Amino acid sequence: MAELEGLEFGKSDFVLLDEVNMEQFMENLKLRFEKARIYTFIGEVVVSVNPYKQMDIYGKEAIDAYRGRELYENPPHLYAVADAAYKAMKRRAKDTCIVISGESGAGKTEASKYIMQYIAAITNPSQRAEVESVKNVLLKSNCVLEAFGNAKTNRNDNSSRFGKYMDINFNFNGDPTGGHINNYLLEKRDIQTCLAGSGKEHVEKAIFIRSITDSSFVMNVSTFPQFNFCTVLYCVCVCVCVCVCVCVCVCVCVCVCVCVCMCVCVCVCVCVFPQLLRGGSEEMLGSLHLQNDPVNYVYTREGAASTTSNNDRSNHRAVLSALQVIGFSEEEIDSIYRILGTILILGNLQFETDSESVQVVGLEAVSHIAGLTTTKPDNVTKSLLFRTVATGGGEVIEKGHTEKEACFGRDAFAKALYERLFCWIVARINAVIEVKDYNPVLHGKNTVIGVLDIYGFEIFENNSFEQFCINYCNEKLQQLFIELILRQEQDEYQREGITWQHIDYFNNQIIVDLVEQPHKGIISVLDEACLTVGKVTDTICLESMDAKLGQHPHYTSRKLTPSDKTMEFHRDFRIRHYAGDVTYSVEGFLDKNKDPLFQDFKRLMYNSSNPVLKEMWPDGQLSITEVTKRPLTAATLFKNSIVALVDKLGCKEPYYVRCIKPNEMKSPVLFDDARCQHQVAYLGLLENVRVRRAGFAYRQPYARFLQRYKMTCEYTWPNHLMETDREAVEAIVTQHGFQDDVAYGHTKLFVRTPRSLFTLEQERAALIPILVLFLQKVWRGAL
Ligand code: AOV
Ligand code: MG
Repeated sequence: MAELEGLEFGKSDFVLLDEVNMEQFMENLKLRFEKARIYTFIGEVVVSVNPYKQMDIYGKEAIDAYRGRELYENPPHLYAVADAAYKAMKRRAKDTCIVISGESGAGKTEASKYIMQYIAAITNPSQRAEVESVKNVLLKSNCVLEAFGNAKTNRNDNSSRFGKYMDINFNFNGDPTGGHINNYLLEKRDIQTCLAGSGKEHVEKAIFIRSITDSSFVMNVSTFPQFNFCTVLYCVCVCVCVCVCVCVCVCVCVCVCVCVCMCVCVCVCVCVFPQLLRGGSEEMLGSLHLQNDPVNYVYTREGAASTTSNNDRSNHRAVLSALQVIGFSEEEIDSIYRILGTILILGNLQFETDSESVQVVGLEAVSHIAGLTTTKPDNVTKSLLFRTVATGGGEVIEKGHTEKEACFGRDAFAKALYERLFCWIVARINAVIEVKDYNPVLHGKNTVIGVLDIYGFEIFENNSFEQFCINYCNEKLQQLFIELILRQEQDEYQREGITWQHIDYFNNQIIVDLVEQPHKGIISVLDEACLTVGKVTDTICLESMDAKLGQHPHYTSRKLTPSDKTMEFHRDFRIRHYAGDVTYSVEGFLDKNKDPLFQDFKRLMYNSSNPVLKEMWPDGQLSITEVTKRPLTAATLFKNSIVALVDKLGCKEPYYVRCIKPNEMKSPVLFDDARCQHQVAYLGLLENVRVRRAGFAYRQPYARFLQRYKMTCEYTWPNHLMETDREAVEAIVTQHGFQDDVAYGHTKLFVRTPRSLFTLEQERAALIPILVLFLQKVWRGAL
């Protein structure tokens, strides 16, 4: 908590504020942002404000300054928290995790990359080749996962459309030995209707792009003007300010340009497609039967308009090289790009109804798809036009699609191809980095640091199933934060008999329950509707939610409060989340929650002669009668994975980075007070400061404290003669003169400021070499 930067930069730890209130908190946060001090502590938590510009604070010098130092010895930084997690893991053999949270575009992914780089830089000082190779793969995996899992959105140019939790394993030396990535990909099941005909086709395809990229806000026609209006207004305001200082005419032009840019950047496309189309060599594109411009493909056309082509070539090369470094074979890399090619060609495929049967328009595309997937063209055509169904009597028949069903099947197939490819890539990276041949007896305890970078809280004009899942995930993480930082802290003081004034905070468990409670929660209602035989529509499902949840204080539906004109009568429901109210359109919820992929496509892929494809589709070997009738729904699968994640995090020692987005304009100079204050409020940062201020930075059971520091006190070294460990600890504390800085619990010593412990650590570190020398002499018989 040292004031290392001078007061002109504000308080480096919010705990040092004169008074803990929102006004002072915001004043300090803003001052530090303006002075390019983007990090501030709350004890061990780092609050980070996205600078939206490159900062010269991550180089080798900074790494050296933070390496092995205590948190409070340096100004606040991600490196300080990374080092604290690393030290706890190394010194105390504790599994730790760093949870990075904040809304979309707040800087979570950038933070996670700096943390990974720091850990890579401070480990393996002896440069052992096998450790270097593990580190290299861990770092390179980022490049690949970003290309396949990130997309440009209107909130973030490089938005993570998947959640990533990476465990890094360490040996007793503290060097990385491997790792494991868990990806939290949303089940993306968007398209149920594909309307033939040019006019509506455009809208449907735009929706599909959003589904394939996991980005749920390609604006549909109805919301577009509203968005434009807000954005234009914002742009105009910013531009007008600039105009005052410079030339009015020039600025009007700039203003118009900015507005135009903002209007088009609502469309999205996952990074790897434009990278391939704009950056792939002619030879590569030729072999994939692709043309070199994203506008040629229905799935990338919308997104292509909003992405620039400057870096596509170099990014494409970087991804290829990363795949090679990680250890993907040439055949595997070839298969990855063949699948991407298949998806793009599938997207352009059209159907027509010829007398009474449906046909594929243009058989060349079918033969390209067959070539790329190493399947037979006839089988591809058949899967696109027919589905196998089991009748009630157990008979298996083939049923021809309508044109609409064929479009639906095609898009569901393309999405599934992409999802499975992504999951396969993650599994393949995991196979490379997983710890092999680890023998705990030989190598000591294998410890772990987990780094979590997941999609942030999202509120768009149009919020759908994806936002519902993302925001539920953020509720769960907030709950973990409350659980660990706020509640457990207070519970422990109470348990240990430490005098303590309770601090109130909003516990969002009530919202978590609203979503996930068995039999009553939203997910349960959704699942029930999905599993009901017969025609259950989104509206019927909404009615059922209204009936079950209408009384819940965090749930509202327009039907229940008809006066609320901001919601649609039949289609919307609203959740009052910890981070704000979000209105969800229930349209498409049921379809997205079910698995819409026909078994015929799975079988087609399983029967491919390409072993990579076959591996991705093991369920293709099931016959239609074996396919389970009641698979887990998307929402339940997602819930299960998030519950498992929270359990995993819960048993590690957590470190937090709380990211704040300073403005919506991606500007390095704009600090939007209202927006920032809103984030500070919902992240519970003020409560965090209060708990921290009133509390104790460190605590340790008496026996452990004694064991570590007994050498620093004449009454306890080598053994104490007191009745209890607690008395011995008191002797150490008194000898070092920080008795006013501690409290004695029933089983633990609580230390208020880290400085006291730091003195002890320093003394211990100075004594160890003397002790070692002494013991060596004893062994040699010199004494
Ligand atoms: P996110 O991970 O929190 O959003 P990112 O980490 O992708 O947000 O950050 C968004 C953008 O902000 C980056 O592309 C950078 O341009 C800029 N940025 C963030 N942190 C820094 C930093 N420390 N230094 C410089 N620029 C930064 V999302 O993935 O959308 O929830 O799903
Ligand atoms: Mg991200």
